Amino acid sequence: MFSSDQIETYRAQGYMFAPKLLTANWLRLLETAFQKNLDNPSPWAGEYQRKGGRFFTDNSNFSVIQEMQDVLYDSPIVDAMAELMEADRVWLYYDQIFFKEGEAVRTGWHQDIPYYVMDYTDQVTGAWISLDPLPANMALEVVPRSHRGPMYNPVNPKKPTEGFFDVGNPPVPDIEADRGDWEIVSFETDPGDVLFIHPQLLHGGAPMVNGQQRRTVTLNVFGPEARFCPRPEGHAPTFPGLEEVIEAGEPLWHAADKGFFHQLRPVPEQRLGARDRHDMMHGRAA
Ligand SMILES: O=C(O)CCC(=O)C(=O)O
Repeated sequence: MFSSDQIETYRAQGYMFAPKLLTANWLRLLETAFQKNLDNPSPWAGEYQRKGGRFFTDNSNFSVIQEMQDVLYDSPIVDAMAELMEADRVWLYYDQIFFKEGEAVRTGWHQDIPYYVMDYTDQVTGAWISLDPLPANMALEVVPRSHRGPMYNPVNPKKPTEGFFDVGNPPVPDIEADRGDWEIVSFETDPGDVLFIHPQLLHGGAPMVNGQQRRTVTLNVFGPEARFCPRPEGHAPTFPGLEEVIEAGEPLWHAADKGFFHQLRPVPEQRLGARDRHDMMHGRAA
């Protein structure tokens, strides 16, 4: 799917914009998955803003949404991520949706990796998919090459100017206050276009204006080299009980046959199939 030059550029820059990767049939399934999630939020959902605009997010609903499973098992999206990670096997870390409407606020600048129970690796990546057309100034913004720079402490997703928990690193720089000092990249996005990012890349979601809606799905996966690194209370998503089945430093996929992390590639002979939310409340695996 990608040339070795494209993969090298992704590795060096920390992101890749892939226009028209998803065809209309996959987008229709993702739209259905998005709507089902919006209509049936999980206990991990968050309403970050209700006044002036709306900013809603939820995560880890793969297990209960058939259409999300169909896209992850059968569309080219996970094959593309496998290539970028140069991984022969791929597991789901989590799926997430972002719904922004009207004058929705910015998603603060952050890196994902300090929230992840994972050591730094190139065998982890995320796909950012907008189901609505967006001008570049309302899409995801990234700082090229920042995935090779320092890891910062996580920010509070609800109050991005505040720190969240301490992983022993500096706070995220105030990029908004000094935008001119930073190289910031974003893309005019049409449905079907995908932005892949390394989760240590500094990124943030631009604010929105009245009359605009943004339905975004993100898919986050890892390969065999990703290793377990416990994080302090407050990280998200959480995987309760994970530390009882694997040790720090052990490959995360070792937990895959113990109820965590669904395998996506090779596609398992026994596909998951949509479960009842009810059954997923305890010992959740995504
Ligand atoms: O879409 C957004 O506003 C933010 C996405 C994001 O931060 C992420 O996927 O980690």
